[in-house]
Amino acid sequence: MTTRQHSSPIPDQARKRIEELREQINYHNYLYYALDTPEIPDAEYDRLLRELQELEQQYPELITPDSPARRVGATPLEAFSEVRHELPMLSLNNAFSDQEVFDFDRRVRERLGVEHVEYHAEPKLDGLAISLLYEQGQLVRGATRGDGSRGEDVTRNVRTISAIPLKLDGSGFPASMEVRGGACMTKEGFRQLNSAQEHRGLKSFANPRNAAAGSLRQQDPGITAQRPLTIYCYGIGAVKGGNLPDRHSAIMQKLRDWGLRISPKAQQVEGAQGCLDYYRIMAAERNQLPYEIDGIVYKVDKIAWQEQLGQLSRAPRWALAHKFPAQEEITRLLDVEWQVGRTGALTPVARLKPVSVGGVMVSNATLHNQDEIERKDIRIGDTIVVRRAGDVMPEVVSVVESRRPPGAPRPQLPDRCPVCDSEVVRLPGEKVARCSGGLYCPAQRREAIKHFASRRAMDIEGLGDKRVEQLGKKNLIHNVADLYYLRQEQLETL
Ligand code: D41
Repeated sequence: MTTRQHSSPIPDQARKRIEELREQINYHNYLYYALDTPEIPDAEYDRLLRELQELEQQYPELITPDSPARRVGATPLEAFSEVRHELPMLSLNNAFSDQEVFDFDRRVRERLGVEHVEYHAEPKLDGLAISLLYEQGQLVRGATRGDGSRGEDVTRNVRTISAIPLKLDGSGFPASMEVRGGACMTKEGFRQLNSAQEHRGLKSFANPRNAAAGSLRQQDPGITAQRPLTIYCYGIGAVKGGNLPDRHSAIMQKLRDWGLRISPKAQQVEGAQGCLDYYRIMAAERNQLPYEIDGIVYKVDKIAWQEQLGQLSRAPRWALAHKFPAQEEITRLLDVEWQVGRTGALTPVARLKPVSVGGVMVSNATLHNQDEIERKDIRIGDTIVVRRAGDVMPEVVSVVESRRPPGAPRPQLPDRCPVCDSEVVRLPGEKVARCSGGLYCPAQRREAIKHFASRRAMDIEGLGDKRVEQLGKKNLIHNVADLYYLRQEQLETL
């Protein structure tokens, strides 16, 4: 983006858009940092911020000191006392493509004047960055990262996390050492917390990271203590009265010896290609890991080289966050249709304005059941957050309530089956409503045949879901028995 000539006038449109963006970003910052309840996915937030940054670059006359584009990170909550980080907690430069990783490695090698660089590759945990200060091996302070310079004193809360040792094991640790890491929650812990929250009529959290942040920033440490928090340490800050090894990987091993948790998946790799190989392996494992990760962090392993490379505007030149494709995006809910399953269960399926989620176009997503629609308060016409993780059907996660059009109607569970017009019934105590048509209902019949042919039942080779649909559409089968009357000529015409 080029900087505009000073002489030309600023269009009203740009002025207005900048104002709009600042207002929106401030609103989302408040939801994210102060309330831990974001409404929009990170990918959408990043787009808003980038648009504002580009406009400000184009019209520097419109830059204000309080613009959210100038100020990234959390303003500390009044509720906690402020901690000034002795060494700032830096942020990470992001990469989204292999090329950016090759470029990063080339810049590192050129600056150092070396041929090969070893990196420490670590899963990038989706958590809340914190700082732990150990003096004579005793935990004396815990702080949030805040804006990198100033965070919140959350010592009393941090002390309730069982994965954080109050006292270091063994010996040989520096007299004073600040350890940095990410507080997070396992996916399982997050699910359990959310269902307990709902049970008690309390707010549920959007994702494990916000749940971790919300749990750590409690006024009552008793509440933090009940939350399934854990930590993974990824670095050190100020160190006094002692020496640490000369490689990041060796420092991490030391931290482990002293009883601090470090990621068991972290690994030393060779050059850009080593980074990318590791990235592929972790991307494939991502959904099986017990906690959420949103990318990989590569760090120059030799500390002397880290120091030589230094930093540029609050981010080290020796580290890079290689992000995974986003799993959440926003789009519009156009309509809700009800699909009839094998047992007659009606499942609400969201028809969406097509949106690319991590490189795959998504136009349908499950809404699970009627109760979920009500719990999430989803209306037709809403802007919603859709999530696609792995090979399972995408799901509607939440609603962006601030973007609800006036009069948006609630999806209605039909009284009659959309396929066979039989009565729909929901028995007391059941989560799902069902078509009462039984095998009279063509949809139930079709699903029954699919099930009959499937691996879990008769395992009929060559008769998958698609083929059953084709045979049904051509009126060649109406029930399971018809399968055995099919003739070769009929199959050849498919
Ligand atoms: O797992 C992480 N989220 C993670 C975060 C990590 N593995 N390493 C990190 N390293 C750094 C530097 C290189 C700046 C010490 C980080 C972060 N920073 C970080 N987390 C939040 C802001 C910065």
